[in-house]
Amino acid sequence: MSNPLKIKAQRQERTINESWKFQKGENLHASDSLFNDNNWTSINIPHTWNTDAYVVKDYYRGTGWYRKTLYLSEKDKGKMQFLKFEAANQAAKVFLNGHFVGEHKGGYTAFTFDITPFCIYGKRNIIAVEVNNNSSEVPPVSADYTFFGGIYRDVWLITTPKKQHLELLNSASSGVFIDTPIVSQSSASFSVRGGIKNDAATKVTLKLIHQVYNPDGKLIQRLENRISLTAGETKKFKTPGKDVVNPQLWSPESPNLYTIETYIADSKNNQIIDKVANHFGFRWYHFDGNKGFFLNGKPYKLRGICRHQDQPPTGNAMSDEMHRRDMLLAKDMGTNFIRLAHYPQDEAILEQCDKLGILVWEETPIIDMVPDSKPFEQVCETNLREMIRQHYNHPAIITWGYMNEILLATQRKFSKQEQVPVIKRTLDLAKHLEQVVKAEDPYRQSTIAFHGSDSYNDVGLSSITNVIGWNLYQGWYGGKMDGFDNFLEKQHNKYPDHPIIISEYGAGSDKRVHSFLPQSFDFSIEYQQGYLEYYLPVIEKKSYVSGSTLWNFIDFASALRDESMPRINNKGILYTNRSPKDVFYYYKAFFRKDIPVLHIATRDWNSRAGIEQGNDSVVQPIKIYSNLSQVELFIDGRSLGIKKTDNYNAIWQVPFTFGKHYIYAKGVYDSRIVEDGSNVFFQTIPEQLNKDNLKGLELAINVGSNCYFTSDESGLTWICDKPYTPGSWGYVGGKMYHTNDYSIGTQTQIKNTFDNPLYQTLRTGLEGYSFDVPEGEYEVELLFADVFNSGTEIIYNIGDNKQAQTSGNVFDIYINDKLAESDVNIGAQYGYFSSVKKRFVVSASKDGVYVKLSPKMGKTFLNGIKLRKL
Ligand code: L9D
Ligand code: CA
Repeated sequence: MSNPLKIKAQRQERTINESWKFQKGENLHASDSLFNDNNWTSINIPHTWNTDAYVVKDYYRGTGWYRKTLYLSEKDKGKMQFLKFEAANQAAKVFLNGHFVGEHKGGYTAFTFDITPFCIYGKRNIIAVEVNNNSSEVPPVSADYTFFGGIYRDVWLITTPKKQHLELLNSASSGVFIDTPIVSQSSASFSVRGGIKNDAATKVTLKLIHQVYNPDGKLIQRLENRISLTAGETKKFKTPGKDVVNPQLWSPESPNLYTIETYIADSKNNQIIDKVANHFGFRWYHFDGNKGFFLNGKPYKLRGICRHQDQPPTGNAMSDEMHRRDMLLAKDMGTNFIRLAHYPQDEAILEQCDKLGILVWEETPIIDMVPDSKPFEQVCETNLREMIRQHYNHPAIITWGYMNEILLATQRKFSKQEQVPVIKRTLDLAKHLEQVVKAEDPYRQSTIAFHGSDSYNDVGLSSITNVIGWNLYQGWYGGKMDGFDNFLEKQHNKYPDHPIIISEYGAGSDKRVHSFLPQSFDFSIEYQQGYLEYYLPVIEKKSYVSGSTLWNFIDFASALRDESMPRINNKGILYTNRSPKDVFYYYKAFFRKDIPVLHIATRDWNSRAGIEQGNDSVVQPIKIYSNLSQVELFIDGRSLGIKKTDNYNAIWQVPFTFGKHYIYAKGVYDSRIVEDGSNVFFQTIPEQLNKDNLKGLELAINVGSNCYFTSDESGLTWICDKPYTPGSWGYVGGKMYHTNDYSIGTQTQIKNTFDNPLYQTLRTGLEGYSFDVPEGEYEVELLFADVFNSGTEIIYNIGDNKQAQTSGNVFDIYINDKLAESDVNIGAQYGYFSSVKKRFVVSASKDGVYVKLSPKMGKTFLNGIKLRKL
């Protein structure tokens, strides 16, 4: 094509992540260029100061200072210099050579400053950044995740060779926006919008050129304009493209990306002054309240996940390759949709979604409640505009969200009357933000995620937004699982035209906990599996449900949470290190049709234990997840028969003997053999104890629980509790403890142990624990944690907590009628919610071992017990 551009000077973009100095705390002098930071810590960016949040609840929320030396060569004189921060949580002030450069509020969007006026050439420049993560003006005010502080995404130095450049200060966007207003199979319209800035003191005339490339990299259009700018002027442009005939559409199956290179060039000699490249895509879509989601004219079930951005030990300071790895895992699972909950995420994520074909819901973190603060509302609006402008060109994005469960804390904190003004300002803000979304982006949809309460309809929030997200937890935070269907049916009948996405559903699980009587809040792997296996088919069956985003793809950091794994919300289907939980393969089997999926779901439980039933073997179920219609299972080479899969799984009752076993599964896909194999170690526990089988046995019992608990540290399995029967062992009297009718035990962290689920579950009011064992010497260990006083029960998302009101529990411990310890008051003597282990050596007569707890005040309780023959 005519007028070839001459490349000479080019914009330079480079990261400046290395060799920063960091120090926690306020500092009045750190912005001075002469300040001595020799004794500060050397760090690289991405960085967070909050790895403490994986350990303690009250992680550091305050100020942190960063400093860096930047050398600018004499040759750079006359160029323009910009600093771009991809994100700093939650607010940042930037200084250069002692001068205040600018300030940004909001922890998840990028910001760019022009530092040219403060630069010195041929010398060292000092960048100083003050960051804090305790701002009350920055959303969210509260949320179920850790607010890691720091400069946790890349920092860039952008240098433009001349004083004219594509706009760099438009909300840290690329300065170029591509609209695709009308797209069909046969034709697609587009136009390119943006701004050019002339930072020179004289007027100029420039050429503005857009080169459009198709997904094969072929140049298909060249659009050229002449633009004159006065000194200091920013000129906006909008260049219509020529319609593209038979566009290569973007979809999850074929994520075709077009590219537009936007140049400004000297109008006389054609030399390029600045250039920006943007990918974009052609697709069209809509949500239908009755029929769900459609992409490029075809119905699509949105099969998705929600994703948080953290991984121990790096916290939110994740590298680009860690982000990309997460998206590869999501794609591998068959995901076609992701909700970037609860905030804008790394550019690497969006880029990956474009390339892999994963549709996106992105949102701003306005969560739990809208505080009474104008500055807060202003930051909400700014962050929303930033998110949309920064990510505008990504074809993957289909909806912009701006609130999550915004009435939750509102309703919990305030009386009905106090709620009135809060609801009013929430509605006003929602209406305003909705307008902002439409003004910034008339082509995409808007969304708000609600928690499972009709009040969102009643107060009018549901009529503000285009698509409703429901975060539903029936069968987890109370209720029964089928409450999920009922809730949806009711909503759809009442508001048949309102498009619905299930924006969250999920249950927690902990690899150490297993149960054949799973229940909510026991954190067993089995309850989570059953839960997700129930929810997903309901979602798939209801055609009016556009799709869903599981809560959550990963086990993520939530410092305020206790539960079985303190500081972690364990509703993930991947562990924090991204190894999959077995149930990941349920999703993969469900979503993938193009490849065979066969997975023996015992990786989460490959060191098992169980009580012998009659003979010396134990029958336990083994499940496989598969998209094959039938599968054969083997143990140690012996077939256990072929089973048809139902809901992408099949279960065999497998007889285990003591020791190591090889489980093997086989099926056929497309006349090819598909197989999987896994080792299982099995510890058989005799039901009747005698001289021989007691040898080497540690009979460890998770008192007050139906769950098996395997300690990560020792590998010992504490088997589930049972009532005493003659000839065997078990508890005598009492009842299993629970704080409410849908959970067991307590959810509060137990101090001085890693074995929370063992100590959090207990039996109260019991008379004792009995073992029918032969005469001899034994070691008996009693596990206690007093959960009845002074500690506060913190259970997220479930309203008022019941706490037992007692003035202490005091009891005597007798073993075989001998007083072993009197006036035991676990809470008072060792602290409440603290683990206590008492070990006794006892001689058993022919009557075995009987531990008696004799109450003096309050009630008896026991959290665990272990017996070992000496
Ligand atoms: C919510 C649930 C989630 C929480 C989410 C929130 C949970 N309460 O993490 O942030 O949106 O796991 O309890 O719906
Ligand atoms: Ca227990």
